[in-house]
Amino acid sequence: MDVERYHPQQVEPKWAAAWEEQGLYLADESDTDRQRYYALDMFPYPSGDLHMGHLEAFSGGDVIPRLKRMQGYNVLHPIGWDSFGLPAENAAIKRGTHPKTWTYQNIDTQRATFRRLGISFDWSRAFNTSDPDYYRWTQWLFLRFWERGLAYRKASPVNWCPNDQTVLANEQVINGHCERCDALVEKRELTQWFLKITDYAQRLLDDMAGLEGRWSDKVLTMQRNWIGRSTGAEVDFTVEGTGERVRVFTTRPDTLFGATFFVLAPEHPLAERLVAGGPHEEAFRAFRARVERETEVERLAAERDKEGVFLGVHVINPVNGERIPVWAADYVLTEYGTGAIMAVPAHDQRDFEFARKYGLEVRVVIQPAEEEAAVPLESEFMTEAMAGAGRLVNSGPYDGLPVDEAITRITADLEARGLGKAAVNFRLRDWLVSRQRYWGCPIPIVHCESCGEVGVPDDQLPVLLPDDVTDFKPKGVSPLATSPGFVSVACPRCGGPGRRETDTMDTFVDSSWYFLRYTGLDPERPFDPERVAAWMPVDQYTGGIEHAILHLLYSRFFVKVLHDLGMVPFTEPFTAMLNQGMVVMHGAAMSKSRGNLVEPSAIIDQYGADVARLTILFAGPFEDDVDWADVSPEGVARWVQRVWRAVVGAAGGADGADGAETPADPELVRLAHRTTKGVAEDLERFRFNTAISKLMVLTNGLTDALRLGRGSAAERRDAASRLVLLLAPLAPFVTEELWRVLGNATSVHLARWPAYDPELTRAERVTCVLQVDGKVRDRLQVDPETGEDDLRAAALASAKVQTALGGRAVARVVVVPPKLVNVVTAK
Ligand code: ANZ
Ligand code: ZN
Repeated sequence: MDVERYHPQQVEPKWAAAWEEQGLYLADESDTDRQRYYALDMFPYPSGDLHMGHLEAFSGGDVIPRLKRMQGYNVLHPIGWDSFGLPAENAAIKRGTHPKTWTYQNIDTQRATFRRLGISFDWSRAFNTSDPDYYRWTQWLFLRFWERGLAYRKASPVNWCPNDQTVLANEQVINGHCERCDALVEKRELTQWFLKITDYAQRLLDDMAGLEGRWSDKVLTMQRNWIGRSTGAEVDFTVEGTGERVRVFTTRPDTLFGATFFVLAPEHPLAERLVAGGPHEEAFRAFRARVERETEVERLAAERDKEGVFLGVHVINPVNGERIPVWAADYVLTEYGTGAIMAVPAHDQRDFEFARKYGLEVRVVIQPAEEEAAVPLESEFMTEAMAGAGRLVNSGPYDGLPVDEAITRITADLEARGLGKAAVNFRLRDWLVSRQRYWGCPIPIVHCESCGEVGVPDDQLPVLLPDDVTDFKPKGVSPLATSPGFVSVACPRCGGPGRRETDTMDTFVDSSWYFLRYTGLDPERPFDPERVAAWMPVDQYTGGIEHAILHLLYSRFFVKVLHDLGMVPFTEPFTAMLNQGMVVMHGAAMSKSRGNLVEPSAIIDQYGADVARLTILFAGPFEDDVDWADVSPEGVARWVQRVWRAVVGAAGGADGADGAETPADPELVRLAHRTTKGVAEDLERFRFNTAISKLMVLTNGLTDALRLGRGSAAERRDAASRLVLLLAPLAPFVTEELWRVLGNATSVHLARWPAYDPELTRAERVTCVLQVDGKVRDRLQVDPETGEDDLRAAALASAKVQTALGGRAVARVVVVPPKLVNVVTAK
């Protein structure tokens, strides 16, 4: 052994192999005594080798299961790959290889890097979502959704990426651009598959109450906004002349008397019918064609000029029988509410801008409370809508009512007349899951001319991806359609000629249930319900904030459906969620094209895995972004060498250099216990960086004791053991080696997490002087943190102070925490 130097490049591969051989990190299915703990990391997409984001996520994600294992839990910490997806096809097109080849090569590379990093995975459960053994069950689950009407097909305007030539879910459109390639997204009318997540909107919202405090507020808020629940009313207007009813959704039924016009989305079927044959038909058609080319984001942008056309007809307002003109306008969307609105320009900003532009009436029906406005609102002088609260005016029988009361009353009165009712509206849309791409899970449906849509029978699953596709270029239809052997098939129901569905599923379907399969690779089922019940829900999930909406919402939805199918006993998959920040370089995202890419493999080559892990975790709070430009693997590497020398020194055993007995060092003992307490608390709260700081302090304390000949051999050895045990979840290799140096025969990672003596962790006491009228009467030993009120009370409770007071009245008490209390008597 090299006493002076630790050699990670020799030690790390040795232990990585030994751990695997011993099955050190396998979850124990037979053990029913120990409490179970499921620690899950978001599984990686195999786009190449692991990147710095992975290093951070998995280093942090590995601390938790290692800590829990040492605390005595039976831990499940699995890994797999989210291995379907577009980049594999794009790489295949570029390099002329098969997507499968590229994908599985990358998986091998990442697996090797994970092993070098020594992440405590249970490798026996690893799988890839592109394995037929996995996607068979994705298809099986899809069929269960389909049978319940939760998977369906409909023609709809979809987000189309002209570059990737595929449909995108709303969640994959970022400010009107494709999430992957940044191309401007277009709208196209296509027949697509959807999963009916909207059926679960309310439950997805309600169940968030149980996640409060265990998921970040930021993620919960993002989900809440994405689901976007609004309450209000649906109100029916009547088309003048035809008597046809047309429904609007409004959050403000109290403003019905202020509706001065009516707006249909240009795509609303009624718009087409109302305008047909009239003088406005041509203008309307030209307008609609223009609008259809715009994205939803453009149409909703607050600052943009709103545009519309009059349709030449009127509708009747149900509250007052007034006739108001009907327009079509771009700011009303077909996909939201009913696709029709009553426009109240005095109280809705979009309507206000539209009314001013086209010279439509603005009528005030809510007056703000007097203390809010100096003069009553008058429409001619308004420069913007008044969206706030107040009391109703110009509203017939409802005049004088406050807004909230008016909403209730007007809604109830409409309902009694059958012209409206209270309604809830969600922003959440159904999840578009079909993709016209090759490298995904085939949708297990056969189209038959006589039977329609027929599900592939369970015993014929998986519907395998055909191997004879050679052209992966996107053309708007799935490349699967080019495989004749794939497409034509006998209808499973009638035996007649059928055509296989050629779309594949969004990869977010694959990742919506993978955490269930980790509980056991069941050959007969997607998962074993008993094992799922034993391990799940996941105790701690770790992953990037970029999945705050998509993956986390979809997984929650899947689990709720599976719960309703009687397959899982819980309704939320992830009890607690931890999101790491991003790793950037000089403030910018790392990327090959920017030339600022640092790769974990290179850091491991140079410094070893422990230093790679410690460096990224020491860089700052786990949830904050890390700027790699600000961190120093060298500094961390030097510390690891100091840890090595200190522990080896303490293990040396003899008291003092000359073998003579060294004096006890209560300060070293206290430091060791204080560190034990502090690191445990930090790790439980994912404060990896401050835990590392505390361990550095302990290293210094131990080094000083050795250098200055302080502390008995036993004290030093105990401090060294604690240092090794506490560091083990963060730096598994050097601690394993040192644990053996300390004379242990079994792995440090199976050792018990150290306890501490609370007495020894207590902070130093300080003396607080108690005076009466400036004369010292008593002294107390107090915690330096003691507050003013406690000190005042303690001083007045002192017998010596009371004696000195001798019954005189106290005028005031001057407290200077924690050192002084002066009781001043009335003169
Ligand atoms: C009349 C009104 C008066 C409205 C008022 C607001 C204020 P949220 O909160 O987002 O749910 N709206 C309804 N459907 C729409 C659509 N398809 N496209 C564009 N706008 C639509 O917004 C609901 C409000 O947005 C509804 O309430 C409606 O305008 C508008 F003082 O009705 B309101
Ligand atoms: Zn048939």
